[in-house]
Amino acid sequence: MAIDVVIPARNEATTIAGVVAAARGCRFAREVIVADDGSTDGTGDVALAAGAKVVRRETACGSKAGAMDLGVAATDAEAILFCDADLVGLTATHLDDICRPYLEGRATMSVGWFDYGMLNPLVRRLPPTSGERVVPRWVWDSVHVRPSGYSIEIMINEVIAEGRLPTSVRIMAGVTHRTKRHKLGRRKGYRETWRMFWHLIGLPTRGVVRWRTQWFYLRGLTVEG
Ligand SMILES: Nc1nc2c(ncn2[C@@H]2O[C@H](COP(=O)(O)OP(=O)(O)O)[C@@H](O)[C@H]2O)c(=O)[nH]1
Ligand SMILES: [Mg+2]
Repeated sequence: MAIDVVIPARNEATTIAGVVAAARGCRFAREVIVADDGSTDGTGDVALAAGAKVVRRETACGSKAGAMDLGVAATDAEAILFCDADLVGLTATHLDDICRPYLEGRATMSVGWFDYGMLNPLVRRLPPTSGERVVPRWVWDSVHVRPSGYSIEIMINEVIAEGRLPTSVRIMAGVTHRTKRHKLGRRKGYRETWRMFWHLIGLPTRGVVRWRTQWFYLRGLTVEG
């Protein structure tokens, strides 16, 4: 079973090389594809030098979801391991651990969560918003809502939950990411973080996501590690 890694990346030159190295070291990954649109900091060149296949679009795809689409279009793999480009502390072992429940048939979607320390027991049962996850290709193709920005993960969760399919989650010990504060500065970073938070809270209240999604999701959930 071929798994290719798709890494959406815009202006992530600081961290992309480390993420590509971890992905290339993943024993189950065949090819590592970085989808770069509109970066102005040389992200694509750094990724190429680190050994990734880079797919570029000069004009912006407009969203992370658009970049994910661009990356998936460049592979014929039966399964995709998505991974964000701004991770700090990621190793090949973290990605191996994410792939295993999928390959062993225990999960249709296997997700890695950031390490939130004491909050981990709570975090592991929330709807996963992290970008590190393996899904079969058909799941990605079934995500018909392609909203801009961060809610794409929620839309993937929806496909899994509505299909009553099993998910496995695990904490990626020691892994964090460069937050919006790092990328945008304190003031704009906090504003964007709040905006994201309210956007996520608003999804069920605005009817974009049904409440039952979380119920179905939890019924199919296995927490590992
Ligand atoms: N190519 C591309 N990547 C994007 C775009 N928007 C976000 N990303 C990438 O998607 C990943 C997650 O985005 P990020 O801004 O870190 O969201 P956060 O983790 O919710 O703060 C990162 O690797 C970004 O570089 C985009 O428009 N184009
Ligand atoms: Mg991030």
